[in-house]
Amino acid sequence: MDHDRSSGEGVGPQEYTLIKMRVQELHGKLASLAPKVVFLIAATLRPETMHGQTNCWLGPDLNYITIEAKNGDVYVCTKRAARNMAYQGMLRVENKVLPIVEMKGYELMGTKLTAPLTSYKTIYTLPMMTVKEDKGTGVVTSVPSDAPDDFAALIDLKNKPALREKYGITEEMVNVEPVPIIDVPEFGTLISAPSVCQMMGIKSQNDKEKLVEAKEKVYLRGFYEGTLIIGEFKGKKVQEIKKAIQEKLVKAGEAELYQEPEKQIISRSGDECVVALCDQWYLDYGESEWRKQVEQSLSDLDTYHGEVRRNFEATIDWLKGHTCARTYGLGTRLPWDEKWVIESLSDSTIYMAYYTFNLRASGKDLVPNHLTYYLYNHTAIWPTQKEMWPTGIRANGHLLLNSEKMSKSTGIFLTLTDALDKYGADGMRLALANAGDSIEDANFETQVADSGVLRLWTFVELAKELMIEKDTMRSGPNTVNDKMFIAEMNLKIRETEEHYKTLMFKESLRTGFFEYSNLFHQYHLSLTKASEYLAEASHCFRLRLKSHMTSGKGKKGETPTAPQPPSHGIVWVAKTFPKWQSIILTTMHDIYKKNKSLPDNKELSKALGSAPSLKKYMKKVMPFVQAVRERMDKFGESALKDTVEFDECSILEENMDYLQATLDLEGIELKWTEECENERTQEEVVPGEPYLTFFNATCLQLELINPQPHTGLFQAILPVYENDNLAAILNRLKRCERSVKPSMKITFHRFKDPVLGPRVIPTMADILQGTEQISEDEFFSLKGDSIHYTSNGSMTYLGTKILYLVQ
Ligand code: A2H
Repeated sequence: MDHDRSSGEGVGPQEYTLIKMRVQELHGKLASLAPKVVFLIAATLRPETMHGQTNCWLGPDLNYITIEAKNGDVYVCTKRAARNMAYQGMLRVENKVLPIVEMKGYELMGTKLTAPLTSYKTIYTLPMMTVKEDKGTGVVTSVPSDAPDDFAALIDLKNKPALREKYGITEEMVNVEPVPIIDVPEFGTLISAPSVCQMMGIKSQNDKEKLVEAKEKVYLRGFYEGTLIIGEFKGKKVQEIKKAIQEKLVKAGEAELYQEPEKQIISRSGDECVVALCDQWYLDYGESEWRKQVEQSLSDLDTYHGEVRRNFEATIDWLKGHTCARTYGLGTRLPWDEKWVIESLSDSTIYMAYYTFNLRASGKDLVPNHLTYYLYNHTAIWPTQKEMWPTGIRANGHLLLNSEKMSKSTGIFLTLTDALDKYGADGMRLALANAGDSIEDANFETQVADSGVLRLWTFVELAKELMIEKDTMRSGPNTVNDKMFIAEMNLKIRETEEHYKTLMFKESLRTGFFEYSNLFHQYHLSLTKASEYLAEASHCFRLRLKSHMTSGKGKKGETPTAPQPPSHGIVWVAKTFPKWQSIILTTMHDIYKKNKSLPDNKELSKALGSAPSLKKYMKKVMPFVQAVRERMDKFGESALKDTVEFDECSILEENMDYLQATLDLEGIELKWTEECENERTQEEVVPGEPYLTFFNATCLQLELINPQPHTGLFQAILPVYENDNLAAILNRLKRCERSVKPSMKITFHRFKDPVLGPRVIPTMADILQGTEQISEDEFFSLKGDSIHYTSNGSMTYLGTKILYLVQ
């Protein structure tokens, strides 16, 4: 039963035909067996080739035993094969191996044998180095015409007298030739194995790699395309008569059928398993109608993983009648034969029909057995009620602990309770989710659980801090950064939801926790950088303004003139550093990264002097290096980067009101340095350090009158600039008319008749008589010495006065 195995789950039985080769004379160790009839029994997969036997192979260093067969004859084979036979009713004593004589292969060399079907009256036992102790009986029949291994081993013995001598083999014993027995169209009149070996230059059994290739060529063709050209079945296709020849040999007492595990199977008790012939109850899996239903059930089922579906399909393909009962262990008693209990993989397969949400999560090793039985049994119990059939199977790999297989015997294991005590439920869940989603083995890493606990703790602390600071945080419209952060968070939330739906927990953890928190940290960092940038830029701008305002003073011999305060400014932003500066920065950064600090200017000058593209700028190089050094004192390593990590323009734009107010300017334009005609500005303004220039724009005066009684507001005369809108006018009004408070709602009104309108004497009953409200999307323009406004695309004369009302 699969679940009683510690290795070799899913391994099935392999059937061989055992060819009985009678020992003609009993010598040496075999002498004591007389008068018994003794056979060497060779295990073959190709009984149809027995006409071509030329000799028999034994492994010279393998251990062989003799054992009494059911009919009293004696068989020579390995002990392992005898054990399998003992459980298949082939030996006189059942379920036990009682060797009569034991010997090494070399002690049996040169034994004369009589083998069935071959034209050689006597064949000899000869040594072959590649005979395995753990396959078949350790006795191999040699058919050099159709088996490259046999041909190669035979020519070795023919060509190497020393080898023959070592094992007491005479020339006469190897004086045999391959017998043509099967016709393969592709090889024409040639015999397959010898001709392929010759073609490929195989000279000995040691040419292992070439032999593998030769075997592939010979076996497939021989079996699928070959026709027998000898014996009773002459002219028949090999495929068709294989079974018939086997049956004939068995019937004649010249062969027996024998089975052994395809590969080694070790039981949980540590024993090597055998194939045993027992009475059994079978479940008729594979029966065509039943199988159709199972295929239907599989196609309706969500397997979450293509590979799991493919594993199911493969299993359904090969699964036939399965033994389902045993006489010991836990299980339900078989109702009609109570000495049997149903073994665990076949039992307990339908209770999942009662799952409230029907997902079966299970180990991937159960796909080829239990989970396939599960599909079969559901469709058998509820053939017409599809709603009772399984809806989802999620198979997972085995859980490794720090990349090693968990096992109590090696001490590499962690119990649930221990894990909970150590990492808490959350730390453990985090490490489990991180262990892996696919059906590959998952890996629980204690280090991830450890650091997970810390991560979660920091996360909670951060959340608490943010909650405390919540009320002091900025509010108002979202910046570009805010919008990006929100969009990215939403994306991660959607991705995470998808991963949860498909039970991909590692992916959920990635998008929902790691990447999500990274987004937050990045957002935080850009926020910090941006506010530092803004503070530094406005500081520089104020200094610029101050020096602009004092620039007219103090010139020798001239009377100081107080310069007029500028109305407007242009902020110049550099997209990139000029090429030569960028080269210097990259070189300095590389040096810095290597040494973790900057060497003195002498060294730097040496390093930079060698760059050919800097030759033209030699005079400017060191002053720039010095300036970078100074910026490094302020900004650290980021002063060495030749780009900035945030969008300068959007930060400046978002804070335009603040900049205008702090510099007392009517307007600020943002421009790239590339557009600047001044070469110095182009050269000296660098990314991250914008530069401000001033100018006085042309303006006309507009009179703003407040006609409301008792407001304490009268009239103000304000400049109007090209392209001003109401917001600009309002700002200006607030600055010069202190009684207009920021909280007040202000509306502006123009005279429908701009010439006569202001001259009509206002009445208290209708202070807005003859006016209309100016809307927010209108803007003003200057035409000669008069102010116009543009509304719906058409420009109209505004006049020199407008009204404003406060609420
Ligand atoms: B066959 P599989 Cl003509 N060690 O028989 C090495 N090889 C062994 C063995 C052992 N202990 N026991 C059996 N074998 C060989 C004939 C034959 C075979 C022909 C063509 C192909 C062929 C003549 N030799 O096998 O690993 C036996 O050689 C091709 C597969 O169980 C046996 O059948 O598949 C075959 O290997 C069984 O190999």
